[in-house]
Amino acid sequence: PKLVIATHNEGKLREIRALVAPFGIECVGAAELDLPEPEETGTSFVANAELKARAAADLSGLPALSDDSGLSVDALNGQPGIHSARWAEDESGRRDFGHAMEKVEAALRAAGEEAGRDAHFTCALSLAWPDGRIESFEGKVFGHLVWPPRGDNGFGYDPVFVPHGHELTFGEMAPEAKHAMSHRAQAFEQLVAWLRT
Ligand code: ITT
Repeated sequence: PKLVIATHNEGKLREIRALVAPFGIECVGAAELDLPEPEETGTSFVANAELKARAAADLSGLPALSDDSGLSVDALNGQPGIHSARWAEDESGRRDFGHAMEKVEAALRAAGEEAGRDAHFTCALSLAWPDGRIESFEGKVFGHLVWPPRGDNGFGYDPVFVPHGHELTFGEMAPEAKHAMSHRAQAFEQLVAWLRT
């Protein structure tokens, strides 16, 4: 069986491939199939994950697994949240997460020291079938933000996020360590539990 990983984000694709690998399912990325990126018009992680999985399953005729995720900062009322990718875009639409992390830092500084640095990542995974079925799962990991950014592993906001009970940022951790606790891994665990029932 073939599964479309309905993402154009290479960091996500790498992590999802690693999560799926033990199950021996053949995977193909959305970019490899030249699938378009649907416009993310949803107002929640799950809504956006569902529209991406639905579009990929319909266009490919294959089951599709999508991921909508982001960083939510408590002191910023949950921003950037579902707009996490957009916060990294410059005027020309190019993504620069160094810039995005600076924006978060500046917003937090404006909020004041007492606002705190608590944050969490959310990941919604949706699995859609060409026959119209769809199931979604959500995972979260809580922690706090640090500056300056540390580590080159992972992607996106990983260099500024330290999960609760740890010292290293996701950017400093080995991929296996991130997979042991990440929002994505937790959502995937729920998906696997559901598939088993
Ligand atoms: P697709 O829609 O093609 O999957 P995208 O990058 O546009 O890719 P999102 O709209 O879900 O995906 O944006 C989520 C952003 O949140 C992503 O670009 C990262 O910057 C950030 N993010 C999500 N998971 C992350 C993780 O595990 N570590 C660091 N940053 C993460």
